[in-house]
Amino acid sequence: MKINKLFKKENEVPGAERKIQRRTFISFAVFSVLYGAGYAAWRKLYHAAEETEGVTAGAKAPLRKALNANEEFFRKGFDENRLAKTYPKSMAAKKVRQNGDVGLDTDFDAGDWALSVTKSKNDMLQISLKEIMQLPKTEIVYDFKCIEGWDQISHWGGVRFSDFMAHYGLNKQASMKYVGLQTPDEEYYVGIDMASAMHPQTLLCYEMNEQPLLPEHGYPLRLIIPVKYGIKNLKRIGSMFFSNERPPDYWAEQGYDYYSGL
Ligand SMILES: Nc1nc2c(c(=O)[nH]1)N[C@H]1C(S)=C(S)[C@@H](COP(=O)(O)O)O[C@H]1N2
Ligand SMILES: [Mo]
Repeated sequence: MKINKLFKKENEVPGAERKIQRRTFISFAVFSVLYGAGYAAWRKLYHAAEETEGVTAGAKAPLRKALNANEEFFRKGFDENRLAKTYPKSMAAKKVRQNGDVGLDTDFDAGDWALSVTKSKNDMLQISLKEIMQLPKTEIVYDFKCIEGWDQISHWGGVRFSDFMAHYGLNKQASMKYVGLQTPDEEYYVGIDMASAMHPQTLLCYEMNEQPLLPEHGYPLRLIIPVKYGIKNLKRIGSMFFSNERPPDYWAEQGYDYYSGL
């Protein structure tokens, strides 16, 4: 009893100091819990799966949720009958802006060129420009938009992607989720969701202002896809293939939105 009393006395802390001690303890506990939660969240993100392996700049899937939700939203709202606004030919720029020359090496020999289409693993089509030009021609004058912030009304001509697919009997391929296109040297490449590729205004284009495409605009054949930003409008198509996975995409690999819809 006596000892106990003594002990208590010695350990007795004045009221204010005890309060400080308690607060210190609470602060420390709160800090520890928050720190632990932060660390756990970081670890989870660090170990999270990559968004489409190798396709989207190694970004972790949870960080792409907002973009993917946007994509979902826009895909649901995608209406193949909703057309990009078109303009009279007279409004088309005579001096068309040129932007981006990845995959447009100058020592390219257009004489050798043919479009390669991989129907399946061992089934390839080689299609000449002449054959493509024999298909029904569609023209469009619309406002081309680059993600960098400029736009320009321009005039293009070529074959509708959907007409091309129908002509070559690529129905099975058209039922796949994506088409991948690349330049002959494979330096520039894009992946396009099939609904956008099959949109009635999407063209495999060989003319600008009623003249053959200039080299810097993608001669002999380029993609014109008004439902997408400029980055998806691949110039100088060398080959294409079909896939249910997202094909590699040059700008998506740098962190840009894969869908890039308008
Ligand atoms: N092969 C290839 N295609 C490309 C690019 C590129 O760098 N290389 N740039 C893209 C971008 S960002 C834009 S805005 C358009 C520009 O097309 P234009 O030069 O005909 O105006 O091409 C797209 N297609
Ligand atoms: Mo662009």
